[in-house]
Amino acid sequence: MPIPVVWSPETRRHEPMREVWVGVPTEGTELPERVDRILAATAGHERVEATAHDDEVLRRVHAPAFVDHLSTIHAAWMQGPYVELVGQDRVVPYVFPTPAMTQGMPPTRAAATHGRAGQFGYDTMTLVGAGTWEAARAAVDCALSAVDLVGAGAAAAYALCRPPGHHATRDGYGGSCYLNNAAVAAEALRDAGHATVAVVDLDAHHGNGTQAIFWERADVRYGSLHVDPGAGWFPHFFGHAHETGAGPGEGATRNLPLAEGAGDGPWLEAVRGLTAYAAGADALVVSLGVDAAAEDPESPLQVTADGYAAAGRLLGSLGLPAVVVQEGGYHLDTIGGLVAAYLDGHEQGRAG
Ligand code: SP5
Ligand code: ZN
Repeated sequence: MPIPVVWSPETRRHEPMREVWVGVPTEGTELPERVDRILAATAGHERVEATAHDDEVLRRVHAPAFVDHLSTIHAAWMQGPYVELVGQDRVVPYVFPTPAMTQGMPPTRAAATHGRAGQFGYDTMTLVGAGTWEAARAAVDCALSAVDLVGAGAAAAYALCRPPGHHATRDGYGGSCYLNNAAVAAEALRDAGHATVAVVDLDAHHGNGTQAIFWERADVRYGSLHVDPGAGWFPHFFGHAHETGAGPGEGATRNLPLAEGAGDGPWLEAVRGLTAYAAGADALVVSLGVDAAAEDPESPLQVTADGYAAAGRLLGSLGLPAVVVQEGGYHLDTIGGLVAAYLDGHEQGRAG
């Protein structure tokens, strides 16, 4: 049985338009068409439309103040003079109350919307438009509906989440991510009675948001392979091998950074390492970014579709109840095939 695909038409509503990178507006690459390309390539799979879930799990994974901000900030922005003044209909931060500014002082809530814009966002690439909240919230419903399918007896379910989520932290958004779909799935699997959950992150970039959310927890392990931030890659500050968790979560985080240009050989060696790391957990979440592929414009890794299929076989062979969550992957002509390759591999690996 092919792995069911959980999706929502609402996930098309986020239109990033631009990413402001080093001060320059560049074309956004996290496009609504990604959803349709993945749907087309997985046409042989049962398709399940996500159902609405309440905010209970979401507001445990993310700070309620952040969720309130994200759900209201675009409407506030449209009340401001930004469209009239500068023609800007996306929420774009320009000042960030990081420790460089606050220096330990408690900041007072910014009165201006353009001031508040920087409070819960940590980069200038991740803009909030008219449908961003609706799409991000629908992606969370995809993840939660996939957990429901597994709870109802499916061996695995794939959540076609868009926008992606693994860069979103408890308190903020960035890296094209708004709400952390994989973290929500992991938390919901814990609620469903799985004592330990392993999150294995195959996206080309380190999932700093997921790592941060579970940093001090032993019940949700986080393992990631990604292009080495030490070689200059996003998210720059996190994803190094020396980051292993803290407190009760010490040792529960594992990072396997890869050199620029790494292909199937070293990538699959790292997937083997993460498979061993996830063994013994009671459930699995796979953060399936397909931007490690050779064709992808956002990463220098050189993985093939055969590599993704082999990764699926390795992780599927664990035989764990699994929720596969879509993360990045930006080359429209190949992302669907890469996702299908992973899902087919996962199913084969599970069937032995
Ligand atoms: C989920 C995910 O894969 N997020 C990727 C975030 C990394 N983005 C870094 C962007 C660096 C500059 N990109 C320039 C291309 C302009 N579109
Ligand atoms: Zn990525």
